[in-house]
Amino acid sequence: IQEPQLQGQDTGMQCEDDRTGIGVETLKRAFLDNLFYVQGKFPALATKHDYYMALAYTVRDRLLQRWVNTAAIYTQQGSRTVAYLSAEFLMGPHLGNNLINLGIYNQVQQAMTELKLDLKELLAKEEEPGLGNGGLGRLAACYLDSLASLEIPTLGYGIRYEFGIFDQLIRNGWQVEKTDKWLRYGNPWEIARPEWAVSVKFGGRTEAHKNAQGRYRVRWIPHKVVLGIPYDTPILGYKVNTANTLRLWKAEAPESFDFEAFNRGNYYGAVDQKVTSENLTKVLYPNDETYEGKQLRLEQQYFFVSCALQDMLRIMLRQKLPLEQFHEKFAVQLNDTHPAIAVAELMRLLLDEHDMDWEPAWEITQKTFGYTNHTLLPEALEKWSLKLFSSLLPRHLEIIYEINWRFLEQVRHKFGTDEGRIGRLSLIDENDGKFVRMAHLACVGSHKINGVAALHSELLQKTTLLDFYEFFPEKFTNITNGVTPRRWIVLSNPKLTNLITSCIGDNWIKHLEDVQRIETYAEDPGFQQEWQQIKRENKVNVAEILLDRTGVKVDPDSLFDIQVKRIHQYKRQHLNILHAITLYNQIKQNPNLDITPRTLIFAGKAAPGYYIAKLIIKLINSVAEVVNKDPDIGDRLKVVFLPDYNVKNSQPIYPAADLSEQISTAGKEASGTGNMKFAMNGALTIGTLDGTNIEIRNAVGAENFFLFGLTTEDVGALRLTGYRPREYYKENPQLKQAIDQIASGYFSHGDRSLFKPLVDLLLDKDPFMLMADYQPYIDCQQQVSQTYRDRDRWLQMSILNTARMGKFSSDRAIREYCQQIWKVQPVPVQLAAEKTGDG
Ligand code: HBZ
Repeated sequence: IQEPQLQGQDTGMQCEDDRTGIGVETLKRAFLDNLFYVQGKFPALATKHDYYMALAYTVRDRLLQRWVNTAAIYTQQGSRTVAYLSAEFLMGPHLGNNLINLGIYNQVQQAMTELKLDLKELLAKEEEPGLGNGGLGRLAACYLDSLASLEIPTLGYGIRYEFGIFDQLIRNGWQVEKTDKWLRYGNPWEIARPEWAVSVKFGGRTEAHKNAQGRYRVRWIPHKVVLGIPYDTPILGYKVNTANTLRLWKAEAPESFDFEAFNRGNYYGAVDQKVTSENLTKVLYPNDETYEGKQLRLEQQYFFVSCALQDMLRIMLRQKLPLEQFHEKFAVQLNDTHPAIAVAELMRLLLDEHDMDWEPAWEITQKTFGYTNHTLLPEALEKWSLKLFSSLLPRHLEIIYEINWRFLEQVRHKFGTDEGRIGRLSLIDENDGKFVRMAHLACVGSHKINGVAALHSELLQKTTLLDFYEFFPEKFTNITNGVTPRRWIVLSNPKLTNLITSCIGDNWIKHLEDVQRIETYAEDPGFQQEWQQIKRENKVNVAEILLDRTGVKVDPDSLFDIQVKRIHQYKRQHLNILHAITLYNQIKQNPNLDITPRTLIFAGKAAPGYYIAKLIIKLINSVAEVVNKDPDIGDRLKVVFLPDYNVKNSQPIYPAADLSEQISTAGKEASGTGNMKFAMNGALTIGTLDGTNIEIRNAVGAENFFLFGLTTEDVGALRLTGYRPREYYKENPQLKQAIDQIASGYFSHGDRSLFKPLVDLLLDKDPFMLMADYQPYIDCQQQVSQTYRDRDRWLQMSILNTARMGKFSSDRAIREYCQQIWKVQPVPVQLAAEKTGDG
């Protein structure tokens, strides 16, 4: 261990504090100090993981200074605050992102190099918190980054799942799930705050009583109580001092021992309640876009929502704010319907626990909430059976009945007794059994309802939420999704970042519209050359990863054609694989065919219970096996499935893509956000007119986008006139050959039964219309191959894609939420040192 160096040399200050200084010498000293005093190691005994932890604590110290100051200023000023309620936050690794946002990436890299360590290796040691499934959870993470970067006071509220999204292994081509033990080696980014624990009730019954004024009130006598313990993680903005909080709740038993049971000699019974309470936050449900009516899931939703709202009430009381001002203090956003029970819970807290009357409580509630819808798929809409709901949340059901009764009275008032309409609007679905409709609760209880792309918002108003749109059109709006350029360009693609910054400065990182300024270089040969060189280096990097993880060797000079996202029928990974088979057959039929060499890369998890999605993974791997080892094919076509897609594994992927596959059936993908990450990194998109593809195409120019396929209207019309998928198969020899090969066992060692369910589904029902879109897709891919051969044209298109993606920064999206929905202003944070100038 070196002697502490008292003279800070790097920042010009007299002496840099070991916990806050950012000079290279200070960072080295602080790092070795943390290795010794936090990890209890000296270099000779330290593992890579010890070094990672020491660095994480070094960075955390620098965050804490900003975090504490931010909290102090928010408290002092009683700032209006956004509360983002989400069952998922897919944060990705924290270390790299914090280095970028602190602006100390280069210093830390140098400090590590001087200590003979490789920063990249240490970054790779971080276990990512996989507390989400996909787009929805990752959107929440991008939004927290932008909220902090825009200096908006924010609390993210969610669940601290002990096990996040499963790790995916591929065994014999099949997906195998492995428990994600992300907390195994500790989490240096969180701080537990047991002093702010809250109690959450479940089950039991309600009874009436009179309050001090002799008015009737309701008391809830629960069957069990669970403790919620908050764990806080700082969320630092980019080059600002704002550090907001992500507050995730863990469930614990109120008493770790049931002493009565213990004294009766029932040791196991004594720990039983502890075990069942803690089950609540054990595991993330791994389904995206399908709803499963499981009791534990409803318990999770209610648990974190109740914790969050009680926490907000505690903050109000501490700041001595009257509860009548709840909606002025907090703007609460519901990330889909998973937290929609918040509408009933806030009512319950105000009515039953704070003795408020219905009308003011309801006005506060409606002014508090906004609701973001993320899907039109009917199978994803949450509805809870009355039986389950009433046994778990008896008081909430009473409140929901009352909300519904009053709401339907208003509907009758506006539209008269139109029983059809009333049945469609009711919070209770009585069509086939009785259910509480969570989207309806969210709509009625919110002042704003938004979709996540222009098309999606339009379809919401025309279809899924049409009756609500007719009843309160003023509530509806669109906010097109965005992603953070800090993680998805600066951290993921440092080389491109440097090139852009060397041309136009670094203002674009905070204001992505500025990246437009590289347009002038789109046809500059020198710039194009550098652009191409960077893409190639990024592809070499991914080629190494593929070789390491799958054993497949790919040619970095081939066209990298990439589809990475959850595996879902509507996303149509199987359409992509039909193209792979078609290319394979073309080469086999004409071994000298001069085609543009391609590498098809897939990655993504399937929900463990989604049989067809798992079969699609098996099909991709089966086709890969045949294609990759066929000597006739050589380097002209490779198919690779990269296992265990997550935030960490995805970061090198976007920068290495030539072609981004966004091929969902029109009208099914609410927005998509991977499409944005690819285009920002200079990939061209092949896509349908779905979700944000439409807006990306408008932004980058139709001539810089490969469009194909049915439109939403076409899909609807075709469905109405009677869609016959088998006709396409019969009439198209290439398509027929591909399907027949799958059916005949060509890709499954002669096993004809393996893919039969998939083949039958495509030929008989084809719910996502692959057969209709097949030929247009193949033709469009042919155009892609042609264009790729015109190097200059391709590079120009690639540069223009990056240049014109400014709109898709999550900063723009968050500004729109702030103006249209939350009505909240930035609160800049100054550090004490900056204010006094005395260090
Ligand atoms: O939300 C996705 C949409 O499919 C995608 O189009 C959009 O870009 C993104 C952000 O708005 N939806 C999800 O990711 N949904 C889920 O992950 C999900 C998770 C649990 C559920 C239901 C859906 O119970």
